[in-house]
Parts: sequence; C-alpha cells; structure tokens
Amino acid sequence: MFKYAIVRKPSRSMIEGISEAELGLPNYDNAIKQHDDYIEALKECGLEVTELPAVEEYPDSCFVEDPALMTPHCAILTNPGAESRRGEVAHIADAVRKFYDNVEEIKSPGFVEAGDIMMVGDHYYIGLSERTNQEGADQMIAILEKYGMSGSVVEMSEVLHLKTGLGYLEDNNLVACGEFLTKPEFQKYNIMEIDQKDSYSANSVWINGTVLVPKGFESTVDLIKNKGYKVREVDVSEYQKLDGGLSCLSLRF
Ligand code: CIR
Repeated sequence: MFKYAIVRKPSRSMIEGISEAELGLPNYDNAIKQHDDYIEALKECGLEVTELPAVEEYPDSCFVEDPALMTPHCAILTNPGAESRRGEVAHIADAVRKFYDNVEEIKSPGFVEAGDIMMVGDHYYIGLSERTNQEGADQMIAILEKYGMSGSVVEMSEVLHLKTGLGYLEDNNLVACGEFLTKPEFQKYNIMEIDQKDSYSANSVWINGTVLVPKGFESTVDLIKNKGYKVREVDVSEYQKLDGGLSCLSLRF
C-alpha cells in the first residue's frame, strides 16, 4: 500500500516541454484543472499529497516520476538522460529527503529516468531507453541490491519510457502494449493486452486497489474492471501532448 504522493504544479513554460506527440501545445489553464483533478484522484486512493511549486526553468518538471525512484527502503535520485531535465533532480531532492534518510544517487555517465522503472514487489524492471542507459541501470541495480531488492534490464525500442507501454497492477496482473506483449520476462504475469490504438492507456496506475486510467479509453476501463479492480478515470490530455502519462505526474510511496 502507498501512503504518500509528491506532485509538482506544471509551469507556464510547459509549452516548451519535450514532445514527439504532435498533438499541439498544451493549454496551461486546462492543464492546471486536470492536475487538480489528478491530485483529487490520488487523495481518493488514500494518499497524502505534497504539492511542490512550479519551476519555470524546467518545462518538464511536473513529470516528477522521472528524477527520483522511491522504494520502501531508500530513495534514489536519478540522472535524467534528457539534458534539459537534469536540473530537475536538485529541485526534487529536498522533498525526497523529507521522507527518506537513505537517499542514493545515479551519477554520470550513468543515466536513468524513473519512468523507465517498473516495481513488482522487491524487483525493479529497468527499461533501456533513449533516456536510461546500461551504466545507469547497473548503478541502479547495485543500489537496489544494497538494500535487499533486485533489478533487471528490459531491452526496448518503441516507446519513450518503459511504463509508457506497461503497467503492473499487482496480483500478477500486467497491462501491456506493443513490444512488451511478447517479452519473455513478462510471460509469467497475466498480461492484459491493450490494443495499439489505445496504447496511451497502457500507462495506467495501481494505487491501493484502485486503478487510475486516462480518460477516453473505454475498452481499457472494461478490461481492468472485468479483472475486479475499481477504476478512476483521470483526464490528462494536456500532458499527453507532452508524451506524459498518468504515472509520470507523481511519485507514489
Ligand atoms: C519528456 O519527454 O521527458 C516529457 N515531456 C515527458 C515525460 C514523461 N514521463 C514519463 O513517462 N515517466
């Protein structure tokens, strides 16, 4: 069960965030409304939410999932592969230290963005993406092992982050799309297949028994409800325009 979440208010500079989505620029006012509802959804799942102030200097800084990984035993400050995002780590560090005594760091030439990391119990799958490299993954695995956890790498090539196409819903259930459907390491899970046209909804998030699903993907809602989960839809369309999903908008621990 998770107790806390950290989010960061989007900055007006978010329109300059990295994007390959080709869905147009996000509307700031609408993004704020959606962010408020996202926070409400986290609270409905029983989380105590810390909202950090916007940082105009970093357009992608509302995607707090990437600069840190929170585990039950330690927190790890990452080293984002995207150069324009590297400075976000210093901005999240204080908030992380308020909750953790054990805070570790990924260092260059190792790069990790924690959107590439999926937790399954004590094991952490680490996607090797354009943002996370082998050296970063090796450092991450060494840190996890120091605290009695484990990690393994997942080769990937189709999407931005590992969790862009994959989400663990606990109880051995995985929502997956595209290249992740056939990866040998995931065949031991019950794979709930997300159709390619609904790929954005593969980034659905389990929080304390409820699954947050991005708004507008009825078949995904049905798929997840049919497995017995409670579903809460959240409209994050303004963040989709920046290649960001539901999971990227918070740290949950
Ligand atoms: C980026 O490209 O870094 C941001 N525009 C989106 C980050 C999304 N984060 C995530 O999937 N964990």
